[in-house]
Amino acid sequence: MLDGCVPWPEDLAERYRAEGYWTGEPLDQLLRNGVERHPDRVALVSGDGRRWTYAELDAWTARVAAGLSTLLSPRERVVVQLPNVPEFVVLLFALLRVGALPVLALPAHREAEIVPLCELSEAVAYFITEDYRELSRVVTKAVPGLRHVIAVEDLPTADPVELPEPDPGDVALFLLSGGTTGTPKLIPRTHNDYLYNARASAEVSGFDESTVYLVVLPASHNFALASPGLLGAFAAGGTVVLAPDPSPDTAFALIEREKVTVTAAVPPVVLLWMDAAEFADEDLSSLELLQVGGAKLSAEPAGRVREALGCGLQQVFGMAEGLLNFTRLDDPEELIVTTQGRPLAPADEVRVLENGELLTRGPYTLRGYYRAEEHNARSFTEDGFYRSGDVVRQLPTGHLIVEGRVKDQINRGGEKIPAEELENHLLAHPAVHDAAVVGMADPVMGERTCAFLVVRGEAPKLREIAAFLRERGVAEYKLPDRIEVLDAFPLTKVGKVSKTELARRLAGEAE
Ligand code: OOB
Repeated sequence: MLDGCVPWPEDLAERYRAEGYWTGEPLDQLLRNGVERHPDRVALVSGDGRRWTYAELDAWTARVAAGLSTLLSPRERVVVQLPNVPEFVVLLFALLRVGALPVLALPAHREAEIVPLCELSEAVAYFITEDYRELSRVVTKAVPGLRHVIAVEDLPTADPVELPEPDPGDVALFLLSGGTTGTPKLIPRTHNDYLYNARASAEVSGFDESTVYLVVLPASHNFALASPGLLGAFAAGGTVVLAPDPSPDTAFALIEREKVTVTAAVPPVVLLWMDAAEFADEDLSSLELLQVGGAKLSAEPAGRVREALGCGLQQVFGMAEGLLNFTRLDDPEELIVTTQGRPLAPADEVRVLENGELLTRGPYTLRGYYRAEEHNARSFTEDGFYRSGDVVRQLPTGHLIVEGRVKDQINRGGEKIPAEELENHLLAHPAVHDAAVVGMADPVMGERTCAFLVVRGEAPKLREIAAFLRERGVAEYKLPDRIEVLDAFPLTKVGKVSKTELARRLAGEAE
């Protein structure tokens, strides 16, 4: 495996191969299979209605791979920050063929996220759309190692060339961790593990050749990418439709136009869709299944999905680090509505500690973050279990109910905010003496962000804090929804800021 990554120990690797989890194929194989089996079926549809068959997508990918192969070498890292455009799909497959390793940033990220990512990965290229030109100028100024900034409106192409096959045991791409610390964490996903991730997810979600999957979440997020997401849809021989945004207007129009059968969304989007469907004129009858995850969907709205949208529900409790839990399509309604599913693979090992903390290890769960030795020592047990930071209860059926978390992170409608990272940004404000960021319950978002501050002199207004953070290049979704100024923070017995007490104050106020 690439330097800076932690490989699986040989005995487990042997088991995962012997039991068929790791097939020894490159991730790109799922596109190649599609081309062989059904070249003329539609593989990809853009929001504006352009479409590509499997053969056309493959041919386009081959030309881009050839074009990129003169600029990039195998194992070099590149940061990819793209909205849901067809070029994202082509670029991803092309990079896999070249062997360059994409680091998948989110479209919402800004300078404060992209610069550290480039530095940590020593990225040599940054792929954007023209809309991101200005951001890219700031990034290139800060990161001298970036050799290329490439807008996908003019991806380099050339006549197809033979390219060496990657080692399937090695890294295929890097996903971003939701994070809990002040610096980003990169998750290496191998060809073997991610191919299993996509194929097995597709199977458990009932994907087949008639599947029309609508990508509404950012395509670079693990849920929309491979759980089962667009890669799962390709693996099953289905069609992928790209939505530029998750609004009901956009999504419903695409569901009707393309006769979408399945899509995946975070809870706030599901709530919005259920409200909008009441008054919508679009025909949503093609929709068979709505997958919901990223944050907990409560039982009450979960129980209304079938009636409101006329489709089945599948809860997905996943993480970019690996482990995926799905309710099964034939589970009793009660389990589908009240649980977040059970592990995907028979080889997924789940350990629930006394406090409910979920630990896991398995054929598609990382063994260590990239270049993060110190952090890895804390995030994994001696025997390689990943400490998810989630607090769960496991039913005798194996289904998990997510009850909370022990990690210092805010889950704002599925978007993850590492508390320490935001606190560090707040501490840079001249009027902020101390900062503690806590989630507050919210009926739509699940949680919103409250920043408790101890200040010097006059307390800054929320508006000023937001402007200050934007100026620093912090992504919009990380900005606090509220600030509360205190004279001093409540402390734990060992003298640390008691976030439990801060959260209790917010909860008390809500009652
Ligand atoms: C998905 O991945 P990430 O990496 O953005 O976030 C993972 C974390 C989990 O550790 C958990 O805290 C939370 O998001 N989470 C859920 C959940 N799904 C994710 N919490 C409660 N209920 C759920 N259904 O969010 C992700 C990756 C692949 C598939 C689905 C979600």
